[in-house]
Amino acid sequence: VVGGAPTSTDQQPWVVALGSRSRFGASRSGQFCGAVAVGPRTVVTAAHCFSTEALGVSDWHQLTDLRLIVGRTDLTSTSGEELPLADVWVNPAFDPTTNAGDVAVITLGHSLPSGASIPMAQPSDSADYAPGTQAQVYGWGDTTGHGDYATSLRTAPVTIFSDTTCEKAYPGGGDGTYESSTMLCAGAQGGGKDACQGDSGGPLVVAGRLVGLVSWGNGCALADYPGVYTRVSAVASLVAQHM
Ligand code: 4AZ
Repeated sequence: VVGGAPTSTDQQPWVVALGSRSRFGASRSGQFCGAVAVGPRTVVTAAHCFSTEALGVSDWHQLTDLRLIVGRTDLTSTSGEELPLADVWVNPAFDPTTNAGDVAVITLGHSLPSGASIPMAQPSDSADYAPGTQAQVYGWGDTTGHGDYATSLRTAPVTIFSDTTCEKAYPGGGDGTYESSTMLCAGAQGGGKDACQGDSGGPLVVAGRLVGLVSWGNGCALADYPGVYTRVSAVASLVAQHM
């Protein structure tokens, strides 16, 4: 998260880290993506977190040390728990070229503590994610756009932009294509606040509801390039089918 401030998993217990020590090293618990608890045994993240490009292996099953890290604000500490992944469903409709449908559902073998999940926004909650709404993004990702990963959880306020603004930023071609039916975009006027590499799969939250999953964007916190998120209301029923 660029332009953010420290926060903690005590306050936001549904913010979870996805890590692999064998692949990404032990110093930050092997964290490489964010994720969000949406039910006692269900965690959502981005489909692209399980891609060959992200993992460096052709199949996530090769990483038997994949863990969900819950209750660990500071990734260099041993607080909280590291939970194995009982099952992963990667959206088969995810399109790595456009990033449409960037969602995966992780099932845990054991239940998380009660109260550790956040409800997903539904299509009927559209007022919650209307343009101009202030949202919060959370993650342990890059804090500058230059590879300065956070060790401790951070959050930044971002404004949800209109589909017109998002489409103007990403009309298609080199920088990606914004698709209003399955994505939303958010940022700050003039840039400076955004999700960044390593935040992927993590939450964008409005009024106690999960409205977005960090997905893609051109760079980080640039004035003319907002962050793009998977529109949770558009994939909520798909996720529910895999809970
Ligand atoms: C990434 O590479 C990434 N500024 C995530 C979010 C954004 C850009 C890149 C949005 O995972």
